[in-house]
Amino acid sequence: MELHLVSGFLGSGKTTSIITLCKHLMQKGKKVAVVTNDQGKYLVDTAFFRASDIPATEVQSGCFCSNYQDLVEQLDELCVRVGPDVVFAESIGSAGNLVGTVLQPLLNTSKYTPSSLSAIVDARLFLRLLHDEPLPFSDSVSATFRSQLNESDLLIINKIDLLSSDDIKEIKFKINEHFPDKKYLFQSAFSTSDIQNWYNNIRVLKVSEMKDSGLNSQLHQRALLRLKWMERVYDLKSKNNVFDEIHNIIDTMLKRLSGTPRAIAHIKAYIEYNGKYLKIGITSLNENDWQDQLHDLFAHSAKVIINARIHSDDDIDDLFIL
Ligand SMILES: Nc1nc2c(ncn2[C@@H]2O[C@H](COP(=O)(O)OP(=O)(O)OP(=O)(O)O)[C@@H](O)[C@H]2O)c(=O)[nH]1
Ligand SMILES: [Mg+2]
Repeated sequence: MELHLVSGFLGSGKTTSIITLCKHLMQKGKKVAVVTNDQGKYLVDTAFFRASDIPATEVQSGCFCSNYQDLVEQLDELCVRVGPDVVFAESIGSAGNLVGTVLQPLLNTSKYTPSSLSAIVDARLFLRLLHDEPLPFSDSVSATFRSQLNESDLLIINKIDLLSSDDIKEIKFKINEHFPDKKYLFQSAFSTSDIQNWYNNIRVLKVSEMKDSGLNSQLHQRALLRLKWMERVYDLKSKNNVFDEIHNIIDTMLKRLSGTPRAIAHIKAYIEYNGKYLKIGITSLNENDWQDQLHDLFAHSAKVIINARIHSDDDIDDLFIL
């Protein structure tokens, strides 16, 4: 069984990339499965994988790093239930030091030998990093963002559909200065040919357990304290259009955030309605795409899961209207 670890900051495109790749592999007759990982109990990513007919188990309530045994148990469970050819383990977007806490123990002590560790990065944030421009996060969170790139074997510069060709040239020009000898690929997570290229690379990669994330653990603890988590599950019913209510819930959150020192790391929602489903994501750099996704949808009832990761010094309970 191939096991591929996929890290990368909140909202960088891990789930989207894995879904595109799983669909491609399933079409080729491969059995695939996923282990998701997030902070709470009602995980948007797990719901989205399962709705996409991809077998998924989850490590809840914190990083793989602090739940290593649970990760191994979830892999055991997938082996028995699915017997997969390929498994992707998507780490929480705030993970730090995956090499020391997950990759090395897997290599040294477990029957599951990881084949690769890819870090996925939003190309627009990556360009800012290469230009030494500030990221829209505090220093501790920015250090976590950077450390994930340091410790990966392969850097996936994602969302290039949102960059100009000059920006891509600029990244190629600057990358060696900041990440000497790092293997990297450009991709859009929606492009099957880009994603096939990622898979062709991770299949032949040899993992190295020596990469140092360079992350100071106190700094990482500070980042975790700052990245507040909130989850909600709604069973919504309406005589009119339930999407008006969903729009109102998200819009209210964003209005309550705007003008405050808080910043969005990733707000994601899974919505199931009329036998269909969709997932929306709101990151620090694109706050408005979600409205387009909800446009023209109609249903009288929907199940909605919302996971929010917000950069904030205080609690974020007040963001939700219900
Ligand atoms: N334009 C564009 N958008 C993308 C791409 N990949 C992902 N997205 C969008 O970015 C948002 C976040 O994507 P996810 O795949 O949920 O990100 P993630 O890394 O799994 O997020 P977490 O699990 O919360 O850390 C979603 O709105 C996606 O549709 C891409 O290649 N291009
Ligand atoms: Mg995800």
